[in-house]
Amino acid sequence: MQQRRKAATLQLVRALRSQLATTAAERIVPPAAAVLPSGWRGIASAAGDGGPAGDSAAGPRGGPFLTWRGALLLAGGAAGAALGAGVGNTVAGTPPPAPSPSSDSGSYIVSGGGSSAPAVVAAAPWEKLNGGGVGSRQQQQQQQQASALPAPAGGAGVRPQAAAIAAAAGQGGREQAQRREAIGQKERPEQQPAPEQQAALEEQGEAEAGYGEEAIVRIPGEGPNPFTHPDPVQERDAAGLPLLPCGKSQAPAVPPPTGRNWPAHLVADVTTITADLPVSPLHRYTFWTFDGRVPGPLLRARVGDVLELRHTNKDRDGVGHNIDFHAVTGPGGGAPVTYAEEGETKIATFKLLHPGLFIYHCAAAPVPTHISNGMYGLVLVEPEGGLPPVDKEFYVVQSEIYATKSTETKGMLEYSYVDGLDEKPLKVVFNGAEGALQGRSPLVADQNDRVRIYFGNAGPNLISSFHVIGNVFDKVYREGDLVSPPARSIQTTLVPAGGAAVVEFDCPVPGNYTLLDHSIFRMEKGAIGFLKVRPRGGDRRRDIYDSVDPPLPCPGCKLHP
Ligand SMILES: [Cu+2]
Repeated sequence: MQQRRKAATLQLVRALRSQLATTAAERIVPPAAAVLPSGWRGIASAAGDGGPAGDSAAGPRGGPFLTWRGALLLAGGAAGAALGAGVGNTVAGTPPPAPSPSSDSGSYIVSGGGSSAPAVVAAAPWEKLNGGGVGSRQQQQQQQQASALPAPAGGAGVRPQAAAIAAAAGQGGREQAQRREAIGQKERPEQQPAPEQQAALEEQGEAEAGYGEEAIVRIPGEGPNPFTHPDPVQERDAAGLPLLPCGKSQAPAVPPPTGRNWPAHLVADVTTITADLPVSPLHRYTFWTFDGRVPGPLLRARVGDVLELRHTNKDRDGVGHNIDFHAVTGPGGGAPVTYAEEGETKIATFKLLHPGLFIYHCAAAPVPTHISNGMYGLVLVEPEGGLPPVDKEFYVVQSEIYATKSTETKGMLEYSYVDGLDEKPLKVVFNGAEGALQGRSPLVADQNDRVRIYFGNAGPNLISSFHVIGNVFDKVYREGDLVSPPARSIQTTLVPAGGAAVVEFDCPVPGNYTLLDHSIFRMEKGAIGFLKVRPRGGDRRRDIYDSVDPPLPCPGCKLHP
């Protein structure tokens, strides 16, 4: 049924695209992109490849034609407005000039390198692209105006900065798009839709065929594709599902993608144990933990998998614990069937019906105390087809510490139930401690990496306003929703207590970036961490970020060290 719907949609889309291509070809002069400066052609190319975000969802690739989507982007402000460029005469190898006050800001006019006739590349509003038409009286006037303008010769009428931005932004976007496309081509399994099909479906808003079809398969080796064919000699459970260890990691690491499009029976051992751990540079705290760390491990599975949870309680104080998985369908999220007293092991199995990023936490009474003491983590349930490939993935959980200084042991903090009731935390932290993502242990990425953060909020009380200073979330899978199309270009995203979000962004400019809860006083309580983007290739991208004087941190600054 689903296949038939996809096929019908494809047929409709192809017809529409064919019509669009014809219409666009009449209005967009074919060689136009070929005579654009390389940077601008890059923008067009990136747009055809799914936009500057570098989605590998694609339109036509590699051809000399400027796609209508690329044309729109080129003219529609993402390039023009951001780059401070407007209408004018452009020759190959040079960026477009600054806006002409007398001209229509909706069009870019590009003169053919060796041709005397300028070509209208695109008009900003859709109506112009669709109906304004090349050869209209207005555009003929524009062409004449453009022809009359002096050649920009590296800067006549062009702000050098804007010119550099235009060139480099396009090239950078193209490089990233090509890199991701290369990865996608290398790793895309045979049964996945072709890029053209994928693009067509996504353009039609065919959500079910959109996100998730771009599979990640990173399992190397020869023989049958493990993505599509489980090992025939693999040990199986009673239902015939292959038995595999569940992907598991300690923060801020993330397990590798499952690399499967078939369900498996995953086994995860989790041990509850008490541990005295640093909670700030000055204090330690007696945490109740899963596997000895705060947060507990990130478990990675795939929708349709069966998760076999083996919970062993080794709490030295004899406190009973369990696990409530928000990913689990059934009473208590599994808490009643995973409850273990000291020395016990409880085993339960859960079929993961829903993809997404989910919190788990101990739900033994009193629940707020168990969560406050560090008993939480995340489960990532990949959608069918996996997640789009990125360069770096990180695991971060925010939480609050309700505590007072110990009167008995110097340097220790003691839990305060009253402060929890009053919702007055002493600390608000990432990954269990103030400073966990600072000093010698920041998150580390490399220039031009695409970064994905699996961000959870264990609470137990506060809502997080998660933000990264110096970047914009290109994609936000709000509240851990991996089914719906992600939100785009988000500055700050709300993450409720007991919730999660997945954010993605690119890192073209090297330097230090700050993760924080933008309820900004909480930075003084520890809700701050750093992402260090190491330079790569020597280009510091001054076209994007530049200054006359060298950067100086403000005195006492905690945000921009
Ligand atoms: Cu517990």
